[in-house]
Order: sequence, then C-alpha cells, then structure tokens
Amino acid sequence: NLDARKEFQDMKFGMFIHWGIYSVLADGEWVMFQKKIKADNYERLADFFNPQEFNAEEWVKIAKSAGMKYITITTRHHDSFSMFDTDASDFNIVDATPYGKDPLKELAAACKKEGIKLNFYYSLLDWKRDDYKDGKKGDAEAWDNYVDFMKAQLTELLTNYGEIGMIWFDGHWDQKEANWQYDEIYSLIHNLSPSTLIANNHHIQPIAGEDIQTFERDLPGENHGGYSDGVHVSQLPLESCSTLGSKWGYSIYDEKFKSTKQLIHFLVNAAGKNGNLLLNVGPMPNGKIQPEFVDTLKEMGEWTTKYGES
Ligand code: FUL
Repeated sequence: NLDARKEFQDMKFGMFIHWGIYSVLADGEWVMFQKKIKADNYERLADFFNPQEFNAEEWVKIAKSAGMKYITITTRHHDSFSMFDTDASDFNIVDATPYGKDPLKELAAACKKEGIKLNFYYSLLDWKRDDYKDGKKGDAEAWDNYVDFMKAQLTELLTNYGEIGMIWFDGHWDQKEANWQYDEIYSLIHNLSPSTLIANNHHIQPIAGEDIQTFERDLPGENHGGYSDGVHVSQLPLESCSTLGSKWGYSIYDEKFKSTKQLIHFLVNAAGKNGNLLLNVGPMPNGKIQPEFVDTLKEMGEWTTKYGES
C-alpha cells in the first residue's frame, strides 16, 4: 500500500514499547531465557502483574509531546505471554493476571483520540508453547497448529483494535525461512487490512510482501549493532530502532541511559537517510514509564518542537 508507506515514511519518529510480565523481574525482556526460568515457573509471573497505574492517555501524551507520531507496542514477545484479550491462548493479560483488563484496547482508544498511529509488534519465536517446540523438531502437525495460532492472533489484532498501522514481526532467526510461511501470513494481513504495513526484524534483505525495512540498533547501511552485516538498503521506507537504556524491557539494573544529545543525533542521522527512528521505552510493572525516560523524551520534545516539522 503506497499511500500507507508514504505516510509512514513521513512520520520519522515513533515510540517503541516493550511491556510484558517480564517487567515484574525488572531484568529485561529476555529474562526467561537468560535466567533459564522453566516455562511452568515463568507462568507464575502473571499472578504478580497488576499495573494499577497504567494510563494509556499518559503514555500517548508522553510520545506525542516528544514529537513522536506513532507507537509500536509488544502484543506478544518471545515469552509467549499475550498482552491482549485473545481466545487463542489462556496465557494472556485478561485471563491470567489480577489486572484482568486489555491495555491495548485503552491504548488504541487513546491513540485514536490523540491522532497517533498504533502499530503492533508480534513475535514469531515462542519460548513456551509445546507446538512451537515440537514443530521445531519436525512435527508437522504441531507446526501447523502453531501457524494457525499465529493466524488466529493476528486476525484478532487486526479486527479488534481499529486501524492498525503496522505489524512488526520479530524472532525470524529461530527457524528456517520456509517454516514461517510468510506468503500465507502476509497475505492474511494484507487481505484483512489492506492499509496495514508489514515489517520484519529479520536482518536480511526484504521478503516479498514486506513494506518496511528495519535496522536494529543501527542506521540504514551501517552495522554498529552487529545485526546488519551485508544487508543492503532497499527502496522501501526505512526504520531504525533503538532503546533508551541497554535492554528493551524494563531493567532495574540498567544505568546506561542514552543522553538527549545522543538521541537527537540518532534521530537526525536516521532522518538524513530518510529513515524513521523507533525509540524504545520499557514501562515498569506498575504501568509507569520510568521518570528518567520521561525527562529525556520531554527534552527531545523541546528540540523537535523547535526544529522538526509538525
Ligand atoms: C530483538 C528481540 O529479541 C528483542 O528482545 C527486542 O524485541 C528487539 C527489538 O528485537 O530481536
């Protein structure tokens, strides 16, 4: 969809949000893997997840006043936990946590009200489901089941939250390309919602059906993050993603925050390559964005108000 691509390309600055039950452990979104937490034990984190101070309007206003035009939020990360109301798995925020509500509904409403585009991050890779594990070992039936599960969730995500700007896939590297059945998944998305763009953080050349080329912790054409070796810059709209701290999910151990100056450099350099910057925050388990990040984003907003286009 060329209009949607153009619109995306003009937005230049967006907010990435990594939020999930991992935030309870405050050690980033890979904690389950890195600390070797067994899937059954990891489930217990859902009992402790009760973000009473979550306020979608507040997040959207923080993004908007920083000069951001869109938000891309994790709907389900590698840990398998769905941060939305889904019939395809019980391991979700409505059924498995004391919070019992769907924050994406509120975020969709707040984005609509404030004129901010809403995009969904969706993990292909899953650390917890048996069909994923068995499918990876070659069980074709299990794998079909997993692909059907993804299709069911993507259908929910594209039908229950109003217009969604983009689906942003991640986790490609865990399987050989043919397994992902991108032709089917991408055509499902394009059929359900022709204006929704597709990005995939796969660090390879764009695949048919994709609308955006992404660069993780990198500027297009460079390879500082170590992910973009040999990847050529395509004609598609470009997006660099980076995070305010070191990890993407909330980490209480992290103190290496990027300065406003560094981030403005990154934004300007990305824009100079006609790319967007998708800048990440990992909200805390109470639902708040940590104050250090709020302050930095406020300062970025002062800069974008002065020098950016509105
Ligand atoms: C990576 C993921 O493994 C990280 O957890 C994060 O989501 C980042 C944006 O993409 O590939």
